[in-house]
Amino acid sequence: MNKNKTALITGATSGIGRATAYEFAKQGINLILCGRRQERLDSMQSALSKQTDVITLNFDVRDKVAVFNAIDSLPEPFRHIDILINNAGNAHGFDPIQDGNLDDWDAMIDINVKGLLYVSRAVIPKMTERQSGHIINIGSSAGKEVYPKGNVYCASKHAVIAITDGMRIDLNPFGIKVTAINPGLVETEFSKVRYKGDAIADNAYKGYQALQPEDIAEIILFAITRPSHVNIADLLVFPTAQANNVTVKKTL
Ligand code: NDP
Ligand code: 8X3
Repeated sequence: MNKNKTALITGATSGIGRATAYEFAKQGINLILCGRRQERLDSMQSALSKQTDVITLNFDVRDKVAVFNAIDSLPEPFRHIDILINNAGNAHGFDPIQDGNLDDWDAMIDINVKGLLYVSRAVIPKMTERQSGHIINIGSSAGKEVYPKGNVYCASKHAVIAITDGMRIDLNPFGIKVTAINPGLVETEFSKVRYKGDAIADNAYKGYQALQPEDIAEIILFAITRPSHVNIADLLVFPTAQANNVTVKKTL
């Protein structure tokens, strides 16, 4: 069903994006793996090329020229992108608004919001031309509910959900599916990035069973394998131990 389809995954070098690449490779989906860490892209390419066709693109989603150049540089077999996974993103910092670090704010708005827009703008015209495609934006439970010290990260993910809704409306005439998948706590490098290597990151996933990146990858696969008349518009997924952004039952 998915053989001969091509997916572009941003943030493929780690966590949810990486797990999605492995899941898609099992299905024979051709892969365009994006990220900034070339060594990781190379090692994934050599591992996954045994299962499917893989190409890598190294760019920073904040750099709009680099985004357009990279996507324009794709060779013919990869130019027809069926599935776009807008996943690249992170939280940077965990401060009350009055102490917020301006560089952290820039990073979150530039990567999570503007980067997602640049990549989408580069990919969507070919989807509208063909009147087909599926865009999956990785939002967050932080896009549904603001929590203490979450301020700008939560704002960036609220924006991702608003952009997803806007895409679904504007792309409706073209038959393009648009989906937001909004996870709660997933055990990835996310906390290392957010807390900048601080010891607090080591405890982020302790005392309860957090979601694993593979759990989200399986949900993404489910979303892209629905029949053509079915679109999962917006999905919120927590670990069982988590009830909302501030309620986590720790038992382990
Ligand atoms: P990771 O830190 O494990 O992965 C983040 C990925 O984003 C990396 O592959 C990284 O690649 C890429 N990335 C970051 N900045 C840039 C940039 N400027 N340009 C290009 N790529 C970039 O985190 P997750 O897998 O957890 O995060 C993936 C998505 O899931 C994010 O959008 C995050 O907000 C969201 N999310 C995460 C949750 C969690 O609890 N972990 C929960 C809800 C949502 P590289 O450094 O190689 O460029
Ligand atoms: C990541 C989940 O709770 O750290 O989006 O915001 S949380």
